[in-house]
Amino acid sequence: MELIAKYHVETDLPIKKAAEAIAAEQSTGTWTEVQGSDNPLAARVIFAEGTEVEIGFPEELFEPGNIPQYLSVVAGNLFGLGSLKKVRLQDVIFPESLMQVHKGPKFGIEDARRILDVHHRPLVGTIVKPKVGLNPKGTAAVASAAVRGGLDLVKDDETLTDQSFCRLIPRLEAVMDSLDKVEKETGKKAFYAVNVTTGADQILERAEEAVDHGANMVMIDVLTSGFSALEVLSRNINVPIHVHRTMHGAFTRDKAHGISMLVISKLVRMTGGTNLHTGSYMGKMAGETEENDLCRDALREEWHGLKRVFPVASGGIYPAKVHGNLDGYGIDCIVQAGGGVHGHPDGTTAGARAMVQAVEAWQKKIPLKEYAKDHKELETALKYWGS
Ligand code: RUB
Ligand code: CA
Repeated sequence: MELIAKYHVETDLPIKKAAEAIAAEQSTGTWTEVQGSDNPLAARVIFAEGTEVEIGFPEELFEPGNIPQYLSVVAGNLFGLGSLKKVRLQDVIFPESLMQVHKGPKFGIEDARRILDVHHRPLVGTIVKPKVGLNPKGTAAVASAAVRGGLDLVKDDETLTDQSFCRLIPRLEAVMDSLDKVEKETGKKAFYAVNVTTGADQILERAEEAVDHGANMVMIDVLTSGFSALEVLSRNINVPIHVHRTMHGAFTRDKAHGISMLVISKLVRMTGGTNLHTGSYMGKMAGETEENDLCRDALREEWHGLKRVFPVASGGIYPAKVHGNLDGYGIDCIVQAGGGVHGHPDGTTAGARAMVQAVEAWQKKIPLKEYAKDHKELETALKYWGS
């Protein structure tokens, strides 16, 4: 069995030659002939035409379970090959032997829904804003205001970890206390994804400490921490994991060079995320609808028996952008807004209600403007940010 990697390649070389250069560099070869050219670990060119290249790597080339090593093979030195002008890793098809050692999410879509007791509708989340600067009490006030408005998930922003202005454990305790109060009063349950991102030497300990102090979800910046950090969390802690993709634009933005979001989505599902940011169909981070579709399907369709992962639409979302995203992602997604909740003229709770109302309208197939006629928070949001 082989691992198959698909690349987009731009080069002045004949495409077959370029493909052979990739296969050689990433398996047994170097720039000149060396001993043992009949090496059984040599990769082979499966397809090379136009700008499309497919390489088959023998499965023995890979150390099962070692994600960093897989990446050094399929997404390593080739990006610097002088003979290629551009190269983008578009997709990876992993052999069953490698898939068997990755257990995927401990908590998938169905588990998260069961914990919240929310079924048959998209989840609605928020990022606490301002992204940094609030103290634990201030963070808790924003979080509880959002859940009072009906939100299912509140998360830290990607740059907030355990800085001196807002220590992680006091913040977590303040937020969980405030959410408990809301639950007692209203019955509404919500996740708080506390950002446990840190170095490899500390991340598990930090996540375990968070869970010991009542965390019901943790968040990781997967591309700065590494997929193996996510995997260590998913194997060892007993709460769902929200996965932020900060830094992805460095790989994904250039459609001719880098690594696709599809590959990142597959790696996150293998290594155990519950929720993954996959981009908005109409947000602030540039429209990438085709790649959104691929990521959505990679996270949710049957794949080696792994649990299903929520795609998260986020970045520049406000009520008028909800329907476009839900048309793309469907029910099994999280639609998430930071500024689009807390920037509402009547405050966070009203902003949360407006987002929830936008989702309700989508489910009832009622145009937003019509639904806004008897939903005043939504009406205000549409007036303020546009419809
Ligand atoms: C969004 C936000 C997230 C972005 C990242 O805030 O803080 O970090 O969603 O983008 P706001 P992506 O709702 O105020 O724009 O989800 O595309 O990775
Ligand atoms: Ca952010």
